[in-house]
Amino acid sequence: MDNKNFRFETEAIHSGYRSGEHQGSLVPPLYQSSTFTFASAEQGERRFAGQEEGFIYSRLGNPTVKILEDRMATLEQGEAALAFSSGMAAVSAVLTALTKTGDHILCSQGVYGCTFGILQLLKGKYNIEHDFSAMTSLEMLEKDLRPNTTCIYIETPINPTMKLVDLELVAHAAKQRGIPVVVDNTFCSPYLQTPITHGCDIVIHSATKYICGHGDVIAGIVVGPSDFIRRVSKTTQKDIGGIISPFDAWLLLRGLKTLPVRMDRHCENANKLVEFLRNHPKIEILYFPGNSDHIEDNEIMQKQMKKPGGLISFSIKGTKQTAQLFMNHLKLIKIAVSLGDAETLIQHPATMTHAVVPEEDRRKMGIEDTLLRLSVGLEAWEDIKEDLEQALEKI
Ligand code: LCS
Repeated sequence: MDNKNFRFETEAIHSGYRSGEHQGSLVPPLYQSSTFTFASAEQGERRFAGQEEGFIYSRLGNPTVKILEDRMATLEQGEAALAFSSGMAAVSAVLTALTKTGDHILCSQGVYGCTFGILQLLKGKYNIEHDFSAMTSLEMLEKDLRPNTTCIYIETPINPTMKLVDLELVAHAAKQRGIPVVVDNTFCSPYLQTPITHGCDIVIHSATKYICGHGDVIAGIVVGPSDFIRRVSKTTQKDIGGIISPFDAWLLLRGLKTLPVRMDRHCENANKLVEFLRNHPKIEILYFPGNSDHIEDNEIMQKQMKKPGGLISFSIKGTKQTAQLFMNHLKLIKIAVSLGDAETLIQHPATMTHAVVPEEDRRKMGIEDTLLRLSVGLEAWEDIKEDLEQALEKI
């Protein structure tokens, strides 16, 4: 059974875990231990020297965390994975591993606000530069890549504008120059998109979102080639120290079991709500990968995503105040950042997730003051629709 590759739904429940190695426990045990005892001083020496496999100290590895890492590597179809204390710990560990002073990072046309923050920090403190690119053609990529570019960093769909980046196109341009492509796959989860199968190298998740699915953990994941993962584990993870707690890893293993079922429902609800929102007279523009108004994105979606996902962004006709008024009238839908939870959440990117991005940069990314982002939950879609409907009537 161990060597057979099962389908995604099965791997999400079983991969990385063998109950026979854990007293037959059906559910992976929680190794809530900071350190591991050695049978002898010599064994401790061998483990530190890397001459013997085994756990040492939970910042360097933990059995519960390892099950999560192995499962995520399988689901993303990568060689190996590492779990972190947050999505941002994962992002910063990867970016600092791939760059040094004088290097350049080429980014998708938008990134999550705090990712923008770490890019600014790297630039100000270490002279690691970055640019944003629409990455819509090989010619554009050729023009925007520099001789000192050591990393391409993509979100697709982009938070919160939902624009898509063609992964195969970017991977093709990067391969010619040997530049690693990093994809933040938070908005899709591996159920909807596996960037490594499209030629990209490294995948990042804010596991806080769909991977967890229950709004009770902050965590991050990195998946990539074994040699890269080993390097990060021995440097920017071990020494900076943003590791996940065993309990949070245990909760993520529980959440992963239902990932396919949850994603199907998120997507089904979102599709129905898009139909309602698309023609609403108080909505200016709707941003959703399956929205046929965006023909190019639609093609990319068909190529690399199983379904359009559970996030919808839209701008309200009027001003920032109109958008805020609309939010305040919602009753079932909660005003909160984060996404991928059972509860439907709405947030105002310009003043919340992307408030740290200066106004000019925000506009370049396409984040207007009237833009709202809806993370469609698992409730009955009719109840979500009725809540949106009554709040739209009031503005
Ligand atoms: N990458 C993406 C695409 C994100 O959306 C987030 C957080 C992160 C990385 C960072 O992950 P964290 O450290 O929070 O686990 N995005 C959030 C959002 O859109 N609303 O609240 C947080």
